[in-house]
Parts: sequence; C-alpha cells; structure tokens
Amino acid sequence: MIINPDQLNTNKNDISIHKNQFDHLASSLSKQGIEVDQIVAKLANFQVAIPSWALGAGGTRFGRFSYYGEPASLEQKLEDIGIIHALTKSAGAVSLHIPWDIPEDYKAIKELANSLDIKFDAVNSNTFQDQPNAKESYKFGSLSNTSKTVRDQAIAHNREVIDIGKELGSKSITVWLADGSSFPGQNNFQTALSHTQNSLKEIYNVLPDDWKLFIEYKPYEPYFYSTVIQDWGTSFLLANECGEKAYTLVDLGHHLPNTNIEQIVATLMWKGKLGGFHFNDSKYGDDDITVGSIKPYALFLIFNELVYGMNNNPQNPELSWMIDASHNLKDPLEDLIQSLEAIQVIYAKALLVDQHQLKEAQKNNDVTLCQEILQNAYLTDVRPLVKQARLQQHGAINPLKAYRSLLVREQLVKERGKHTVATGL
Ligand code: AOS
Ligand code: ZN
Ligand code: ZN
Repeated sequence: MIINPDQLNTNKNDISIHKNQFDHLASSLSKQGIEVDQIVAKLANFQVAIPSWALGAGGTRFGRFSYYGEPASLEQKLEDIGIIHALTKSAGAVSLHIPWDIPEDYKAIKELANSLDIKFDAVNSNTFQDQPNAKESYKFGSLSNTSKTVRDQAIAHNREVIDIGKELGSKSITVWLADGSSFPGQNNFQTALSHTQNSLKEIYNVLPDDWKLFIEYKPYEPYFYSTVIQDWGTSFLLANECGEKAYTLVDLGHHLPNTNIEQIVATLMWKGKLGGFHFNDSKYGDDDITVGSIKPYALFLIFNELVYGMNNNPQNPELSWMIDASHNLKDPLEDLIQSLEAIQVIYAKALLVDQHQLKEAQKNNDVTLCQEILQNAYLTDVRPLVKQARLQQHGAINPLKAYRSLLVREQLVKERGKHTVATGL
C-alpha cells in the first residue's frame, strides 16, 4: 500500500481550522521576536529513523500478542515506513537489524527505499541471540566473552553488518552489547571490559572513513547483576579508546530511575561525543513505550540540551535519531505516528526557548526567571507549527486521523492476511 498526497482527503476538512490556528500562533510568536519560518523549516528537516524491528507487535518475556497484517518481509517493512513517512514527513529513514533483515536483493531494496524517500540509517548488529547454525554460543557474552573464539565470531558478525550497510549506503553501525552477568562473581569486570575494548577496536579498524560507530549503554537486562557497558561513562571511555569515529549512543530507556539524562546529553555534546539517540518512554525500566507518553517534560529538558548542543557544539556531529520502541498493545504504525508527533512537538517547544534570555538569567542567577523561560516554551501549544511543517511537505495535517480514515490497517490485513508475523523481538 502506498499513500499519495492526493489521497489525503482529511486535509481538505482540516485545512481551514489549521490555517486559523497557525496564523494566530505565528503572529503571537512573531511579536515575541521568534522566527516562525525558521522553526517550521527545522521541523521539516528533522527526520527520525524507524527500526526494522518496530513494525510488528513487540513481546515481553511472558508472551507476545501479534498484530494483524504485520509486515512479513523487509519489503513490507519498508512499505510500512513509507506509509508513516507519507503521512508524517518525519520518518524518512530505516535502521536495519542484522540478521533479522538481511536484504535478499540489494538493488531492489535500494530502489524501493528510494521510491519511498527512505534512507538507510545506522545498521544494528545482534550478538544477544544465538543464530541457527552458529558455531559458538553467546550465552556467556559475545565481545566480552572469556573465549577468544567466541569473541572472534562476534567481531566477524559486526564486520559483516558493516559490509551489508556499505551496500545500502548506511554510514554508521550501532553496537548494543547485551553482555553482562547475572550473579556476583560470575564475571571479572576488568577482564570483560578489556576484552570488550579490544573487540570494539577490531570492529572500529574496518570502519570506513565516513562511517561512525555508536556504542549504546544500558544498566541492566538481559542480565541482572552487571552489564559490561552499563552507563554513558563506560561507553564514552570505550569510544575515546576506539577513536574519533566512535561515539556514545543514548537510549532514553537505558537509565536507572531519576537519572538526569539532559545533563548526560550536555556533557557528551560538549565533548563532541554524542552520536546517536534512541527515543522511547518508560515508567520503570527499558519499557520502550510511546515517546512522550509518560514524562514529556523530561523529554523537553533533554531536547533543550540537544538544541543548545546543536547550536553551540560544532565539535559534535549531526545526530542519528531513531525510535526504539516496542508495541505490545497498540497498532505499531499508530504508535509510531504518536511517537513521531511527540518528538516533533517537544522539539518545537525546545526551539522556542529563548537561549539568549536564558543565558542572561543564568548569569544573573535569576533562578525564578530561568524556570519561567523554560515553562513558557513548554506550555506553548506548538502543534500548529508541526502541522504546518507537514503540510508544506504535502503530508497529513493530522496523520493519525488520515491513517484511520484511509483504513490503512484494514488494507494491510487484506493484502497480507491476518496472521503474518514480523521478525524482531
Ligand atoms: C536494547 O535494549 C537496545 O535498546 C537496542 O538498541 C535495541 O532495542 C536492540 O538492538 C534491538 O535489536
Ligand atoms: Zn536502543
Ligand atoms: Zn533498549
């Protein structure tokens, strides 16, 4: 199923209300000296990759309830992203997971992606599961394993993932290392870290010059006592050890409760070492639920630092943005549309922060004013700006409404059948 702009009938009904709301907001923001056109242009440029594993239903360790009409092939996954992108104009990239989504025909996949205006963002390796016919097992770790033979297999896999990415035009690889231990004494921390460092260096050594290596961290899970790359500091030191093309990747769900994520973002950008970002939201752990559904203000504070960093830290490269979510209850495509909307809305709010005024207030230690500046931006209803950015690119004013009115899921079920299953977690 492919959506063309002329199918967006909902826009015809929504346009006059939108125009009123946009004009009203634009005129009020302009009076405050805000360049509305620039904000809308920034929103239009902001593209977030969709991971190839997030288009089917996600599961928990207690079970998985599949969703009807799931994409059964990589081609169908790209079609799904094409649908979301046609509606939201903000999902113009895919992040592939290897080996779940190895293309069979590279040329055809690239042509399909191109026709849907989708780029290939970071490729992701998988050494957290044993693959059928694998010689060695990752039960006791991969890049950190005590056995060199196992480590070599994991290094070879990551190198193969880079080769696949090269064929597709990706420019980065994300390593999320599940390695860790579930019981005190099981691992020698220093040995595990040193093995990991050496393994990452071997992967880094074959990285093309114009590529980046993203090192993701996570405090626990799948193991419960320790994780080898447990926090940003460990990721940062490994990235530094590898070299200038290696960066830390922040996943919002990979922090212990109440961690000040915005401060981590600021520190990494100041050092030019924040490379990638995984969006999701959580209440307890790595819940991977819809962006902005639980802690939108925390996300705003994070975006405020991201915007500051993008304006003030030329030493930090452009970031790779991705939604890392899992959909246990909702239609995955609806959930992704909601996440994209939340990201755009919060980004727009952060763009409203008067950085100059905030700096002055900080200099004067005017704590009250500092808070006011942030709250004023956060409490502004910026949805008309986000809608305007979509409309300018011939997307849907209200993507979720358009998705439902076009009966997308019903159509997908008709085309694919009810009980198809997507590869993924
Ligand atoms: C795992 O918790 C991480 O968030 C990964 O980024 C990702 O979900 C995984 O690599 C999926 O394969
Ligand atoms: Zn992640
Ligand atoms: Zn995660």
